[in-house]
This record gives sequence, structure tokens and C-alpha cells, in this order.
Amino acid sequence: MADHTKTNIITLTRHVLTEQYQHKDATGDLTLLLTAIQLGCKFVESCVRKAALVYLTGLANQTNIQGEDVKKLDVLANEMFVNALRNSGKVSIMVSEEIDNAIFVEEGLQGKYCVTFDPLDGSSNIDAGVNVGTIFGIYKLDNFPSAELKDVLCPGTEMVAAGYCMYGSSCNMVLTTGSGVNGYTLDTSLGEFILTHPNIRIPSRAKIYSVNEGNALYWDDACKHYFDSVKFPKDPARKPYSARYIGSMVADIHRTLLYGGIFAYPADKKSKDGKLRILYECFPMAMIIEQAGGRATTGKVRMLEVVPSDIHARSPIFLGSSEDVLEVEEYYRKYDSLI
Ligand code: P6P
Repeated sequence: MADHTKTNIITLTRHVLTEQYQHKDATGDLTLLLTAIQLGCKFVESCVRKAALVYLTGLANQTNIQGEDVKKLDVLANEMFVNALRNSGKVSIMVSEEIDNAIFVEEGLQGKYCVTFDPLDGSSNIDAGVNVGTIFGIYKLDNFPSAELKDVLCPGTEMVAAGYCMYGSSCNMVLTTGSGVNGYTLDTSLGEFILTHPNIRIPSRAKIYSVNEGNALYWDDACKHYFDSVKFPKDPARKPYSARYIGSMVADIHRTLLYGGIFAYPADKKSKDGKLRILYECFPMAMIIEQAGGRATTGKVRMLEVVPSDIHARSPIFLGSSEDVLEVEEYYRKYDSLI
């Protein structure tokens, strides 16, 4: 039998359609929405790729709601995703890390989905050539065409899909539509995301911890004792964990998903709710990790069961290999502390 692998290419669109057809009520709308997201990611990939060459990495002399200096690439990425999602005709509400308020799409272009996204997470690392990424979560409106803020201020368990696109040595999209996690690599010659990592499963445990230890002075007791337990194991048979922290969430999560271990951005005395935003950082990554067989917690409760108080609300988060995250939960039960 001839090898047709090279001509039997499974693109992201074909793969999602195959999954969609397994749902009797599928209309193809999610597939078309994901096509718009793919366009945004391809655009951002091309900009990040040449950022240094066209001086796109300089500050845009603006600040976003987070009070962070906004780099030009952030502005470009945000505009691209807003336009692509609006013109897909499949979205009624958008929440962007770069925009203070939710965007309600005008009549005539409304669709039955809500999309939360961080168009370019980790952008402060761009000048150093560190991997950055786009993170997104997708909700389905229960009462379309009615669309209200409460449709996105709900638990992460309501998401129907979540994903990220990492811009690095290659461009990798990781996506779940609720039936497992798949990875796709952008073939720039075809302009298509190709299925390269089918059915990703996270190891149940791995000796890697990923946290910004520069905040250790401010951690609560549970956090301090947990990380001490993996750095200075009491059991002589257990080796210390390795430290891996990039400071770009998409890159740290991608490594955690593939290699296992634990990623954390805990609450601390400086930031009582932690730093990462629930709707477009914590929830999408928590859904991906759970769909790959891992766990995601605030320390006290399942991450996906949190109800955000506002669209830019933050939360502490620990996620990764199930056995490692279960140990964190034990420490929080034992020390019952959250700043
Ligand atoms: P820190 C990037 O700014 C980001 O939002 C995430 O991508 C990353 O995980 C985190 O902040 C890093 O924060 O305080 O460790 O620099």
C-alpha cells in the first residue's frame, strides 16, 4: 500500500469538522468560528516572526486596563482578533485582555458564541525572543440572540472550547472542543494548521515545578510548605523537583501539558487574587489541562467552578499533573490558608 501520509493531510478545520459531525445538532458554526481564530493566529504569527525587523516590538506609549505598557504587537493582535471574530458572524460578545469593557457585536453580525481572549499573552518577553501566545475560551449562548454579560460571567465549566496558539520556533495551536486535546502545527507553505499531536495526555506526575519564586516572601503557608516539599523532599527516596519557569504562560503551560509537573501563579500578600486573569488565562488553560487528564485548582476549589466577579477578575491557580495538583490541595486543606 503506497504511503499517502503526505497527501492525506489532516488540517485543523477537517479535524474539527470530523468531531463536529459526531454531534447530531452540529451546524458547522463552531468550525467557522475557529476558522476566524485561525486567521488571527496566522496574522499574529507573521507579525511576531518579523517583529524585530519592522520595529513592532517597541512600546506603543499606551497602557491597558492592567496598567501594563502595551507594545505595538499587542495592539495589532487585538485589532486583528476583534475584526476576525466580529466579521465571522458567529460571535455576540467578546472579552479581550486589551479592552476595558466587553464588546457586544452589532445586529446583523451577531452569532451564538462568546469568545474571551488574550491576543498576545507574555508580550513583555517579545524583545527577548521568548515564546508568546494567544489564549482563548469559547462559550455558547443559551438564549441567542439574547446576549448579556452574565453569559460570560459564569463558571468555566460552561465553556464549549478552549485553546492557545504558541508563537515560537514553530507555531503550535492546542485545542479542545470538549472531547480531549489535540495539537496542530502551522505549515506556513500551506497556511494550514496540521494535526501533529493527536489526543494529548498529560503525565499523572512529573518532577517539574513552574512558579515565580521571586514572590516566595509573600506566599501563604500552604504554598510555602508545598514548594518546600518538592524542593527539599523529606523522603530520602524522593529526588527534588526541577525548576522550570519561562514567565510566559503559554510556554510554561505547553511544557507542562507535554512533560507534566505543576505550574502555579499563587495568591500572595502583594496580589490577594494572584495575577492571572480568570476568563482568558485561567479558565482556557484549566479546561485544556483537565481534558488532557490533569487537574486545575485555585488551591481550595476546582478552577473551572469559580464564578468571575468581573471580566478582568484574577485568581490564584495551580494546574498540571493530577497527582502533583492533588498534593497542593492536601496542603491547602492542612494549612487552610489563602492570604
Ligand atoms: P511574573 C505574562 O505577563 C503573564 O501574564 C503570563 O504570561 C505569565 O505566566 C505571568 O504573567 C508571569 O508573571 O510575575 O512571573 O512575571
